Amino acid sequence: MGKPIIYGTDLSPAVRSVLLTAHAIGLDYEFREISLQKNEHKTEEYLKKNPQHTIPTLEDDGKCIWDSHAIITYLVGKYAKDDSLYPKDLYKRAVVDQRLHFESSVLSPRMSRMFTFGPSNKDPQALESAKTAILEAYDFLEKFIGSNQYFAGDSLTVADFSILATFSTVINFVPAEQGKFPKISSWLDRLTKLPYYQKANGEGLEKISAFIKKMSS
Ligand SMILES: N[C@@H](CCC(=O)N[C@@H](CS)C(=O)NCC(=O)O)C(=O)O
Repeated sequence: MGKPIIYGTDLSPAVRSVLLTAHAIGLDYEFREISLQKNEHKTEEYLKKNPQHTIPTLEDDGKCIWDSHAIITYLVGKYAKDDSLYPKDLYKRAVVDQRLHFESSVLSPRMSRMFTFGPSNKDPQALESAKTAILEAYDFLEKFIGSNQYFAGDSLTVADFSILATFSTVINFVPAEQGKFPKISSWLDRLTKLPYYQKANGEGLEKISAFIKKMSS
């Protein structure tokens, strides 16, 4: 059996959530770059693996899985030494799942909307409403942390990785001021100190942040 293969590019937050998980569990994986700009996600070969043509896709033991949330929970279940990143306890797992669904259905789509604004679309009202929606998502996140250190309690879970990859990207569009969001600000500080942070999230984030700066100027 070969190594699990992760297809994607680290510009993508969804891909970076998979890289964070892979590094956290010490997974020996192969990374295959898929460039969206070069339309490599629309090739016949890639569409056979993932007809939805999204990145990331994981290929493990000849089988393919896509959607980062499905991938990260699968990787922990199959390869992690314990269940701390995705607890088996039903209530704890439900809390992690809720955070993952929030990332997927609220935070990530609200971030994606920001990529539609640029030199050819500067509709100020639409832009303002998109920014307000993001600030509302930050408010929710601040409440989710509550008195805990992490998003689903007092230890790190895949919910933190999923939210981290997207949150660290979206703050390029709408900063989360420390005074207004003290809990998510401390959480972000804590997560950036993870030994694998730079490799798994920081490097790709620098590239996409430079792109966002250029498109927003
Ligand atoms: N919910 C999906 C989102 C994946 C997604 O939409 N990825 C974008 C890049 S960040 C993509 O593949 N876009 C190309 C396409 O949909 O054709 C996940 O978490 O994996």
